[in-house]
Amino acid sequence: MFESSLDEAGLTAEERRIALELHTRGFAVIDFPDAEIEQRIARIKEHLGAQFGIDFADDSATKNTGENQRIQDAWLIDADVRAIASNESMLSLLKKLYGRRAIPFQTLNFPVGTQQNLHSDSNHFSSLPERFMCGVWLAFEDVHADAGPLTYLPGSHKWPIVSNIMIGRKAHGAQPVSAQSPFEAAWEALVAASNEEQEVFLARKGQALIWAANLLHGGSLQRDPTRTRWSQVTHYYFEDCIYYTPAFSDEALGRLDMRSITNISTGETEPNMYLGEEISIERPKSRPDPWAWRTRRARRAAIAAALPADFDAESYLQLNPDVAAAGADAAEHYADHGAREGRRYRRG
Ligand SMILES: O=C(O)CCC(=O)C(=O)O
Ligand SMILES: [Fe+2]
Repeated sequence: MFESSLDEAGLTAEERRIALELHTRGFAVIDFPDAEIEQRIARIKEHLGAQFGIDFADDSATKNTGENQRIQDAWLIDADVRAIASNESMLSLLKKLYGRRAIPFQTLNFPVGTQQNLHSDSNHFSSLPERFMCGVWLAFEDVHADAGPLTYLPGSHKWPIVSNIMIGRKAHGAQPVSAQSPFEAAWEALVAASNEEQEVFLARKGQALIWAANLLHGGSLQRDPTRTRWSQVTHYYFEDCIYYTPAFSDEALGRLDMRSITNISTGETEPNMYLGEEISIERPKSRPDPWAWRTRRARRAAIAAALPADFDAESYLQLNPDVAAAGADAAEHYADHGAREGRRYRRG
């Protein structure tokens, strides 16, 4: 029914191209629609760059230190990351493509290639109904072939979404491992059986790639460790769905590991919805939120990124007695409010 609904969707020629490519190949490349993108990229590199312990100034220094080379949800502390994730033109394009309001709910910022194994985001971020999810990957620089470009398998978005029941694994009672690794063997087998050729995205700075929920993608090998590959990924869901993580779910038993998502563009929680009805998250006490540690880690990293190198917590509380009186944590308060409000954090 795609062809007939395409004609009814009232798309411009460019939107039609994007819809067709997403439908047939599982991804579409666009110029990111933001007149200020150059300045935003420069500011984000400056702001987040300090966090990675990488010598960006030295061309011969290794940029791949192997650890902590991503910041999840930097939108919490960086207005430009948030602006990219909330870009109105993107939101309206996605709404046209999916027929539902788009909800940006997670950002990832990378200074280098991820070298992440091929995977489907449907296994990290599933929805009911399925496939109401997409990723938008934005290049912060021209990507060199040796920098570990984004890679993907065209057409794989049409494959079945690999679930626990398909691979003979029960979520309950299983070790809460990564959301991805239980499914990797099945994806490898599907790739081996398919005729599709893996492609890499040699992006120009400011280009973005939209991928459909189930498109297999990952980071290719970084052959040159001295190269950066700055990028931002924003993950989107769409309204009126249940949002859950398949690796920790047994769908057949109605046991869904539901997610509580925050809409980056509004700051509001978006409820899990079943056909217009709000569904509350019920988690067995025996198994608390398996992602809690990740949320905490991301929050710590986000706060660290927001702090100037010479931040001094004690001075901050002395210079801002209202913060001290409220019993707030100095670093958290500065990251969330103080920086924006131009509060002083150092004497002299
Ligand atoms: O940038 C990459 O290498 C892949 C990132 C990715 O898979 C994701 O954010 O979903
Ligand atoms: Fe992904």
